[in-house]
Amino acid sequence: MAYESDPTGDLETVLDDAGLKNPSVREYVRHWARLTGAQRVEVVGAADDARLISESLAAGEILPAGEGRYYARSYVKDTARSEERTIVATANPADAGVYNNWRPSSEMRPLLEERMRGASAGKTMYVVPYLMAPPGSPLEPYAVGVELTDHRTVALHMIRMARCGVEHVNNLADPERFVRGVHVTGDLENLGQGTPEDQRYFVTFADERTILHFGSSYGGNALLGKIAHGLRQASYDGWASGEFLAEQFMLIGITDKQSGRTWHICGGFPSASGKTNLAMMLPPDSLGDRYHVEFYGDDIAWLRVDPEDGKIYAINPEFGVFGVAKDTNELTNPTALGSVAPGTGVLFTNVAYNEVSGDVWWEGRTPAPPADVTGWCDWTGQLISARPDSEQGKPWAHPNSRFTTSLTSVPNIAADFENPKGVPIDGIIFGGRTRDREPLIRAFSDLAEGVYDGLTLGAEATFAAEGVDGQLRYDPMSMRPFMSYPEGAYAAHWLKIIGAATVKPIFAHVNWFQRDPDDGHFLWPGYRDNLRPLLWLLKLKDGEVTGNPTPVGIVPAREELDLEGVDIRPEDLEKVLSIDSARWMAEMARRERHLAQFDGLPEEIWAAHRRVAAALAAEAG
Ligand code: GTP
Ligand code: SPV
Ligand code: MN
Repeated sequence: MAYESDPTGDLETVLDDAGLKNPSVREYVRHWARLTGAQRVEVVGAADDARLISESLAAGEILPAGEGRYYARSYVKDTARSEERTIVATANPADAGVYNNWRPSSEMRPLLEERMRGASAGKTMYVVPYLMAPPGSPLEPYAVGVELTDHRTVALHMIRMARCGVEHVNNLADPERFVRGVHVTGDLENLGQGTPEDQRYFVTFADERTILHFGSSYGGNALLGKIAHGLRQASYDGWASGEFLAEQFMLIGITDKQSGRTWHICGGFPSASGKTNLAMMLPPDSLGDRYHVEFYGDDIAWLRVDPEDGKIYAINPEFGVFGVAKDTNELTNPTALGSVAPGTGVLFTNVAYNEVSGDVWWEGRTPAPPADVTGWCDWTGQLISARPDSEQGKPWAHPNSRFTTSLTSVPNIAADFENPKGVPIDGIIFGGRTRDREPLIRAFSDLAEGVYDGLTLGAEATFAAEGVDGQLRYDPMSMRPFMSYPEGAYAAHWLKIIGAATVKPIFAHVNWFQRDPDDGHFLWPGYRDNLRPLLWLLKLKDGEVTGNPTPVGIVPAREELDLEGVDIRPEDLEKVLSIDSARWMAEMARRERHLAQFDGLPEEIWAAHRRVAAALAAEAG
C-alpha cells in the first residue's frame, strides 16, 4: 500500500488501492508528495491503527506502557505550541487583528514551500483524510480535511483525535471543499527553536483553507485537525460564511436524575486551565446520587443557531482528548484515569516512563514520585537513578505532558455524543486562572455583557505554550492563540450569531483558581466541587434562586450554594463569593486600554463596559 520514491504511476496505484476516489484530494497528494520529496505515500484511517501501532513499536517510535497503552517522547525542544511562530495568512490586509499574527499569504507561501521542499526525503508521507464533526452534522461541509504528515506518531494521534478514513472525502458534494493540511516535521535538532534563527512556521492560510506547519511533531503544532482546522480555520470559516462560531470550549451535559432533566453548558478557559477536568467531572459524593455529568467535548465546540427552534446547538468536532497529565489523579480526575485504562489505546507523551515495567508517572499522579526508582526515566529519557544530585528535584514529567485517548474511552461520554445536530445550550461560561479579584462565579443574562466578559478574560499563562508560565495576560474568549480574524469583527460575529437565538443562554464567569495572598493555597477546593457553582447557575436561570447582584454580575448568596461535604474555610468561602470593588475599579482602566486596541469594536461592547464601570463607581459612592 505504498509507493516507493518518485514515479507517479506507483502513487496512482497506492491511491487506487486505498480507495481514495476524490480527484481533488488525489491531485493535492500528488503535488505535496512531489514538493516534499517523500519516499513513500500511504493513505491511513482508523482501520489502520493496529498495524501502525505495531510498526511504530517495532521502530521504537513508541514504547509499550501496559496492555493497549503506549508512550512516546518528543524532541526536548519540541514540547508545546509556539505562539510566536504561529501565523494567520490571507490575501486581505484587513484580516489583520491584534492577536492573529497576520501576514500576507504572498509572503508566507514561499517561506513554507522553501522549508518543505525535499524535507520529507526518505520518509513516508501519511495521507490522513478526516472529519471534524459528528457525521451528518449541518456543519459537515466545514469539517472535512486531509492532513499529510511525515510523522507516523502524528498519524496515530490524528486517528485518536479525529474521525479518520477515505470515506470522509470520497463523496463530497464539492470535491474541492476540504481543508488542506500539510505537516512536515523537519530536522528537529537543527531548527533553532526559540532563537532568533528559529526556522519553524505554523501557518493557516485561512482564505485558502490551507494549513502548512513546519518544524514540530508536538500537539497543536502537528495534529492539524485539532487547533489549526478545528479552531483557527473553522472560526474564520464561521465568520466568512456568517453561519457559526468555533471556540476553545468544553461542552458538558448535567442531568438531574430526580427530575430527568438535562442541561448543556459550554465554555472557554485558556489552555491548561481545567476544561478537560470540568468535562470529565465526577459529581462530589454528596451530589452523586442526584446528578450526573456527561462529557461531550473538552477543547473545541462549534455553535450555530437552528432556525427552526431558535436554540443554540453545539457540537464537539473532535473524536478524542489531548489532556494535560499533570495533577491528574484519583481525586482530581478519576474519569481521566478511566479514559487511559488498559486497552484504551492511549498514547502518553512526555510523562515519566519506567523502562522495566512500562509504567508511567507524572507530577501529581501520586503525592510523591515512586520510591523505588529502578527503571524510571524522566520525560527526556534520562534514568532518574543517573541524575546528578543537582537535578534530583527536577520534575520527572514535562509540565505540558499529555495523554491522547478517544472519546469512546471516556467513562462519562454522553450517550448521544455523535448526535449530528449537537446539543442545545443553556449556559455559556468563561473562566481563567486568576489568583485574585475574580469570584467563584458571577452570572449575567445580557448577551453584550457576556461577550464583553469573554473579551476581557484575563488569565495567568500556562505551560501549554512555550515560555510564558505564570504571567497575567488578557486572553479574549480564551482564543488569543487561535484568533484568525480581527477582534472587533469577532465580537460583532458573536453578537450576530448568538443574537439570532430566540432561546437565550445564561452567561457566567467562573474562577477555580483564587489563591490566598499569604500562603498561596487555592481558596476553592475545585475539581469535583466545581459542579456546585454550575448547579447554582442553572437554578438562577430557572428562577429558583436570586443571588446577590453586584456591578459585575450576580454572585451566589452563601446559602444558595449546595455546600454539603465541601472542605473550605469560612473566610475563604466568604472571599470567593465577594467582590473587591477597589480591585475591580483598577481592573476597569486596564480593560479600557485592552479593548481600545480593537478596531471596530461594536458599540454594544463599549456600552457594556461603561455600564459595569458606572455601576462600580456608583457603588464606591
Ligand atoms: P488545554 O488542553 O491545554 O486546552 O487545557 P484544559 O483547559 O483542558 O486543561 P486541563 O483540564 O487539562 O487542566 C489543566 C490543569 O489545571 C491540570 O493540571 C489540572 O489539575 C488543573 N485544574 C483543573 N481544574 C482545576 C480546579 O478546579 N482547581 C485547581 N486548583 N486546578 C485545576
Ligand atoms: C491547547 O494548548 O489549548 C491545547 C493543546 O489544547 S494543543 O493541541 O497543543 O494546542
Ligand atoms: Mn486547548
